[in-house]
Amino acid sequence: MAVNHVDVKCGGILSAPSGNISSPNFPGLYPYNIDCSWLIVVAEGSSVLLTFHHFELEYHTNCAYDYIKIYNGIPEDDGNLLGTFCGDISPPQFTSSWNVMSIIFHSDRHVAYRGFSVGYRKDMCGGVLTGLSGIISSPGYPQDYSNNADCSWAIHVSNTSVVTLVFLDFQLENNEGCNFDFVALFDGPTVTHRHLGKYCGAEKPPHTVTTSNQLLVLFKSDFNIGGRGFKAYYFSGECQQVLSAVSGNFSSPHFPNIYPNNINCHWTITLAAGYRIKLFFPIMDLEDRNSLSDECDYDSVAVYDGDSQTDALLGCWCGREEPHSLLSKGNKLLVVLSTDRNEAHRGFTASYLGGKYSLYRHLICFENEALNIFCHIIILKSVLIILIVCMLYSLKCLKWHLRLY
Ligand SMILES: [Ca+2]
Ligand SMILES: [Ca+2]
Ligand SMILES: [Ca+2]
Repeated sequence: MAVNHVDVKCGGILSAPSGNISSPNFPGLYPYNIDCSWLIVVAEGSSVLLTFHHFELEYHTNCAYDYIKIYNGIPEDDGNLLGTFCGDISPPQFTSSWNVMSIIFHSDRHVAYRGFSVGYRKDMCGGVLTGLSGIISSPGYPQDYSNNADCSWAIHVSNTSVVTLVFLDFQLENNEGCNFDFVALFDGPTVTHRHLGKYCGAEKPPHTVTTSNQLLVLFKSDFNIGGRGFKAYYFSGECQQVLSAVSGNFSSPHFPNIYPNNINCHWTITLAAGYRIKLFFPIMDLEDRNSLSDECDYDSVAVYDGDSQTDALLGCWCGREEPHSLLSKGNKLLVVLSTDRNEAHRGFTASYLGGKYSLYRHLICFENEALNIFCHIIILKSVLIILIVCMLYSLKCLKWHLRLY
């Protein structure tokens, strides 16, 4: 028998550095027909870590009856949604990518269970990261990190993907063996997994790619001598692709559903030397330009004529702008999608074709079969026309000569 309150007070704003949230009436059955919303706001510069202690909701394949939704920010924005959960499988630990996180709880008019209980705490460093991409940095970065720091980040992406970690800045106390201050990487969720590297000093660690869908990053400092620390980007495979086929398609993460907020995704097209790349965007639907600056300040797709963001910018688009097709100067193109903390749209789809200069310098023949056939027909046709004209001309000459005699 479920409790049936008509006016249940639930939800609220929590700003203490740690606390607990549970469904109304927990551990008794939750009421029917309720909607609760909790907003957790901790000190700027830190993040929120959620850990579920109990989870028991009515089950539905799509969680259409009773559910909780967890957001990396405010709940009004679907781009912040980290997940929707129901049934009795507890959500994993989550860390927000900034200092705001929210939980909403909904129950319908039939069937109730005991609900949930979840703890949160403010994290100065470390956490469990599940976004498609994100930034991790030493505590207080770019100011010097504290002594005796002990941070660990568990990065967990979708099952079919891998994690790439790219260091943007790195400066730690240096010593041989890196026993004082160090960053250590593991190919899995714990230190018992394969060791990918241990780094200190001022040299940036190389790009690291896991073999599984999890990466563990540890940062430790000893009792004295610090440094600026480090800043690194991580990407899940859906958000970091290297394309080397002669033609292909790609799209923003989750397309045709809305893309996540707060991501920075890279697609690099690298073809063999001698190729050039033609790129099209059949669909583009991002947040609009900033009406004050008239720039793509919020969400944007940028294309660079090479493999890095220091190469020439071919263009930057947002809203529903339709870029013309683009042609690279060389055999590489980089496409970067950046989104801000709110308002997400469907995203984009892109197609590309690699082409090589043929003997006819003005014609680029593509290795895409249909286009290649078309291309060669044009060449063949022009050769045939020239032959026929020559033949007709020679026949005419021959006739003329015969008439003379
Ligand atoms: Ca229910
Ligand atoms: Ca130290
Ligand atoms: Ca946005």
